[in-house]
Amino acid sequence: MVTKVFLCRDELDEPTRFAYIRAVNCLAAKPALTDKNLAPGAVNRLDDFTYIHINQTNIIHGSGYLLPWHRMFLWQFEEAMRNECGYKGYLPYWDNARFSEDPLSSAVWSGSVSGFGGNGINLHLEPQTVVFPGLTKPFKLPMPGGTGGGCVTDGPFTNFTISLGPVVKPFVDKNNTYGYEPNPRCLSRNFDPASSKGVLTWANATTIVSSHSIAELRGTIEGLWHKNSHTYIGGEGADPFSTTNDPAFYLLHAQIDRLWGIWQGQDLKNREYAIDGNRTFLGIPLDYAPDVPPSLATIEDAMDMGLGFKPKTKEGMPMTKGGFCYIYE
Ligand SMILES: [Cu+2]
Repeated sequence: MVTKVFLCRDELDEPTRFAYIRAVNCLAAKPALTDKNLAPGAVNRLDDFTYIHINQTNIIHGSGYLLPWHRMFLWQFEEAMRNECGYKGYLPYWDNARFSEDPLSSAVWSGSVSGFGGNGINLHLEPQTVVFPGLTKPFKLPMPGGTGGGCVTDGPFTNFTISLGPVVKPFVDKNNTYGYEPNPRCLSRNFDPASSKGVLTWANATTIVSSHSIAELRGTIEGLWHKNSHTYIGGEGADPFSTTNDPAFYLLHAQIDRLWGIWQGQDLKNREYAIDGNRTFLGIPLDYAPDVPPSLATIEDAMDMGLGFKPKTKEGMPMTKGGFCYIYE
């Protein structure tokens, strides 16, 4: 089997960058496969990914499944790009550490036909606090005011229409709790430099990959990196549920997957299948899935990847077994 090498997005050649964007737009033009009764707002193949991400958010974040679920999810996304849209490359990662002090110097946010476009229009938003639906104990998440908040106005996603979400709001929206209803709107971003500067740095990346245990790694990766890389992008990308509406999501998560991979590779024997964490977000019981006990996750637990695919957690852990065969540059 050929080993795939996942490259840094800023190192891709121009034709590959363009091919990536074209494949994303191709998935956006293909009809959703998700049952309309589950998500009436799911329009296209990208929405299939957003639907299951929303549906699983309270299970796959702040839990033992964070890393394996997202590894499997990235792989499925890459497979869809390659098998359904003729993309020949692999999923690149955004090396945010290289740009922590000046994220806009990364070509990722270029407004050219091969970039992801930049910030949303500045709506001068105030910081706010939003709540997660579905938890039996309220969890409040502060959102910075940011430097944008409105529609992205340059690059290939300028006229991009998203439909599912948003989900987190200052209150639980009883009419559309999980954002499954159709809600066509533009792609918004709200860059928050304070979430990147001095935060998404080499030093913190080094702290993460130097973690001594999976428990420590989970804490550093979530606390130093995962949340802040989402909050940096802001807007749609900062909604923990419908964040996948921003195509940049996949670049951010490939970097998180890479950090995990680097950590695993230092002691594969003990780290490849190491797991830590509960079965729900911070171990809080869910109000809609009493059958998911908020006890400790195991590698034998099934993960719900959507469209009927329910692999065991351990299938999403090695980088070089069971269909996976990749390394990061
Ligand atoms: Cu996620």
